[in-house]
Amino acid sequence: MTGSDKKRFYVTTPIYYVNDKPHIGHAYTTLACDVLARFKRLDGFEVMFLTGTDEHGQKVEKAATDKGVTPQAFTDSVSQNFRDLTSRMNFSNDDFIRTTEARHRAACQKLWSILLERGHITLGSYAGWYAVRDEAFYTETEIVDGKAPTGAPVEWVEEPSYFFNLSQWQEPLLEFYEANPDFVGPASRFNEVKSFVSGGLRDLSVSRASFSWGVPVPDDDAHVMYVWLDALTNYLTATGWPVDGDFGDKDRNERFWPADLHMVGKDILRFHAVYWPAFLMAAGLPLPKRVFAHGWWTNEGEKISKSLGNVIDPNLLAEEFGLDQTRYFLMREVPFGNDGDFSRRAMIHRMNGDLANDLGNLSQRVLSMIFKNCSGVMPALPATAAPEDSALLDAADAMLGKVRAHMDLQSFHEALRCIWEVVSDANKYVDTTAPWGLKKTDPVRMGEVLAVLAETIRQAAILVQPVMPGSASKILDQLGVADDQRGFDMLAGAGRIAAGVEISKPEPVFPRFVEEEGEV
Ligand code: ME8
Repeated sequence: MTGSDKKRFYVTTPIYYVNDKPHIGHAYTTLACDVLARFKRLDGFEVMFLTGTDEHGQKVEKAATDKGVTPQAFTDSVSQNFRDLTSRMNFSNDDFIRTTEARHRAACQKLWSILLERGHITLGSYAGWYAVRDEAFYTETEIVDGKAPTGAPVEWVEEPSYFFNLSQWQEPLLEFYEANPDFVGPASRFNEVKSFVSGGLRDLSVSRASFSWGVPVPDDDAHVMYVWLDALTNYLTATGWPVDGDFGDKDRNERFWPADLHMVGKDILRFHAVYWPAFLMAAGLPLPKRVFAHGWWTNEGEKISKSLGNVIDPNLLAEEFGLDQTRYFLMREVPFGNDGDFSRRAMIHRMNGDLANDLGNLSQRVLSMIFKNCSGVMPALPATAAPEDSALLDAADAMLGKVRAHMDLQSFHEALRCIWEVVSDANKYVDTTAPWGLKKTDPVRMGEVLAVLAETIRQAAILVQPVMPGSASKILDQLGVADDQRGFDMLAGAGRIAAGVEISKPEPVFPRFVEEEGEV
């Protein structure tokens, strides 16, 4: 496929508040998007993968004041931490947006003007509860023991405010949900969204007048935009919207809007599945195709929080266990969508089991046998496959279809499970065919068996590239697979391991983790 008929995929992470350092939760969401972006690129899509930082609002302003620096200086430094994380975690984002950029201010002001012109924003006054930590308004009935339902402290706010007529969008939203049954995943979360909307919507305060760290409301300098209206707009800004503005990019916007997937944590689903589609409908703009809300990580059973001092730094995890091992663990350990608990024991278990023993050992054993017993030259697949060869090759060929179906539902754990089923089949095949014993008795058959195994490893390694790009590429290098032969168009029988290629002495790709005495 070329040019305009190319398949496209636009995936976004939430933009993170710059009030604090990035932690495992932020890395998790961006990793999930990175895996999807890499997967789609390998599957022939033109991809746009966006992440960035949410830099306005009272919470960030307060964090800057607490540090005694200006909000701009503060956001410059914290935003850089998030940008650094993207390179350390090997994230392949195509853009990194900051809401303090001029292109974003222009997009927010344009969206505001459209909503105003269409009569969806009007000036009034707000009196009610506000939680700075959540950057959210709460009604009296939502307050539990003097706190927001999330546990965040609230303060009473009374100020002039512009309102968006969210109450008018209840029916259109419900109709939209009905017509788009895959709009929110997982399904249980979609039900929560629907029941929230069915319960009735109140108009939403969309400006603040008691501080100034935000995008100014056009023609009314007394107000800055509510940080969530500002933040959500980032997804449009990055596509080059408004296309006729100073930062416009008509071609990019047409190629990538509407977004295919907004990936978020469950804490911010309401903003993405209710407010955002309502703003877009009101502005007459196309709606994103899907929002997926993943679960929440805890640390050894405890909520992760700065006050408990148990925040997990993803950089330290990658340093201790290895980057790809960390990426694999996060995508494999917890069914995506569910809450998950980080424990060293579970991390080491996955690292030593799935990686060192299963895939690592398979590839090291097979490559070493080819290196030693076949003079380092890749043997040929059997001209006529034995039943056990066909069984393994068929399982390898069937992986792409299964993995793709799971990826399209953001079931990363299932996608990986399908690959590891075949890895396990391959390990059993090694045991039953016992190629080491064939060296003397039937060297031709030995070569065939090793080629069947190398082909299975080739397909598995191509498919794990999105999750473990560095390690997969080492395995593919060792198998002698050329760089331009690593796309998914080389899977499912469309490509085969090339016989006659020379391989070099294999090195183990997945080391075992040995815990220091008494640590676990
Ligand atoms: O909400 N487990 O930013 P934020 C899993 N700026 N994911 C976690 C997590 C945890 N313990 N902690 C954080 C905001 N996350 C807004 C978003 S978007 C237009 C604006 C992840 O810095 C998860 O994705 O508070 C969650 O939704 C996000 O970080 C919240 O990041």
